[in-house]
Amino acid sequence: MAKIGITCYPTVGGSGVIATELGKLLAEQGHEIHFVASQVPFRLNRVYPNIYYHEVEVSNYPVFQHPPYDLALAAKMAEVINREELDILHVHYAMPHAICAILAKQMCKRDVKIITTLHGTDITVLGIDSSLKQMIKFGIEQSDQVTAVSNSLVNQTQDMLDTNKRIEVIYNFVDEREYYRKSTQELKKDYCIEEHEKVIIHISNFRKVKRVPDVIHAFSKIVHDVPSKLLLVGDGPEYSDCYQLVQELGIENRVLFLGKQENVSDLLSISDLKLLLSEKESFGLVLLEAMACGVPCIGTNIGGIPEVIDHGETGFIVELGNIDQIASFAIRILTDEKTMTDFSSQAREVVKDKFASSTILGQYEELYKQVMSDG
Ligand code: GMT
Repeated sequence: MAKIGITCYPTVGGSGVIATELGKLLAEQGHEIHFVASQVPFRLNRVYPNIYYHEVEVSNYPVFQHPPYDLALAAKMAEVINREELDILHVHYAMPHAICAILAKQMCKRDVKIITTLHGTDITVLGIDSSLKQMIKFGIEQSDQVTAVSNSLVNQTQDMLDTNKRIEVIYNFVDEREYYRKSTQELKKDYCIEEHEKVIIHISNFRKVKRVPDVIHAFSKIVHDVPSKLLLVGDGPEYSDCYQLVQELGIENRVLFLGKQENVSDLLSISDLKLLLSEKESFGLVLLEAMACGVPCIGTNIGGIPEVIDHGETGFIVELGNIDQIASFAIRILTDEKTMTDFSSQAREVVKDKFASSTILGQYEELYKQVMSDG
């Protein structure tokens, strides 16, 4: 059994979820898990034996123009590595977490192994900034092992940073005990959705890259042919523009803005179709959550999305911004009973086969074993 430190952005979507769920599964296997973060990760919502939380306190002394999160994190990591005698520090995001881990290791002079998992945004957004590029490259190359959540992200990282560092693909996963199709038909009534109406869902942090207006435009075509409602779940910078667009298109009585929601699996369980039409997406964890609940998905031919959706099997892959194509595939799924039931059961099968939490957990444990035996 290993003593593993985990650092993630505790409030950031998919990466925070994966880091926390992985920590929980590892703890269930008997590993000792130490979260080092600035807040309790939001999925760590009860007491778990074998899991410890070490808070990074960022002091804001008047001499600092900006509170030094990175240095406070490195100092806390070093303290925890020494005191808890960690074997491994597994950080999510190269920037700044891998850099902090390297600094912490140098400070404490213990041979802790550093594993960095790339989730996308640090490469596809930060990697474009040339002043940060060299630092991200340094963080990746100095890590003992690096993983990424899709083949697409591996290729993009190696190209963008011009590095030959080996990066292993370990896909994301969902906790099958939480994500399965539940009988929540009452919920449909609660939201005043008629029984015969189909439910289309989009979940994101409403950043520009998520292209939520494309979801709304596609829906305004779909609703023309199929009696349906659109659930928009999440919140973020584009939220009010989306609200305005819905008014302009005159579909306000068909779109439900639900904001941030905790029990997303309940909402997925009343949904018939999931749309993720992003222009950047290294994986699309929300797709996997939908598939686990038997919801067919339509996603763009971008990043890791085609590694999650099997075109014509569990949903459809569409070209970015092609509203007509999105609407026509959606109408096919929503109106053809056989396509719907086939895609729904195939989606659940793919989650069990390709993305099973036990398989992914095993891949991380194997990596930990390897890195610890590397001397
Ligand atoms: O998508 C976001 O804006 C959040 C971001 C994150 O850091 O949580 O998501 C990234 O990591 C997720 C977990 O691996 C992936 O499912 C998302 O595709 C990825 N987002 C992007 O690549 C834009």
